[in-house]
Amino acid sequence: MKQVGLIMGSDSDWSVMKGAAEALDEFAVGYEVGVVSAHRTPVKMIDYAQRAADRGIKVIIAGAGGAAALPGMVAAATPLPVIGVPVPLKHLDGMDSLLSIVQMPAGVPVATVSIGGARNAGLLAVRMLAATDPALRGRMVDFQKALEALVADKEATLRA
Ligand code: RP5
Repeated sequence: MKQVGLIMGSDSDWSVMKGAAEALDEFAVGYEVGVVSAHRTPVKMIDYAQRAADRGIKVIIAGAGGAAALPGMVAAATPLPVIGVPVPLKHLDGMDSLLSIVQMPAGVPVATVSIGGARNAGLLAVRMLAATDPALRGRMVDFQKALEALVADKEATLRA
């Protein structure tokens, strides 16, 4: 079952956005991947956003770079939670992408992660789904314990 819609403005975003896919894979959460551009394929974008919920998608992760309109425009046309990933391009270090995504008008939220933070977008989608899925929540708790253990291991190597 595909619960997450993972979309990006261009196939060139995949090198960043695959971080979200990898996180979803780690938790065995089903997802679909698509290239949907706010500026190059605006009709496809609106159609995708309007139909996603009825197709069973529960969370949308949208990544884009530069004048990154995709996450906000998708959020405007769907009732689903949208997580925005600012993709860094060659110029401006991704600040253009970040500011294009994060500064949404009241009433149209996008949960924006850090520049290039696709892995956290995937993990946030898992947490959203886990709110109503006890088994998935259990896997997230295990993941958090593993993170904690990793820090302890690394700290021990400092003292060794
Ligand atoms: C944005 O333009 C895309 O999300 C991508 O980050 C950027 C460049 O796209 P390409 O010219 O590489 O296709 O809309």
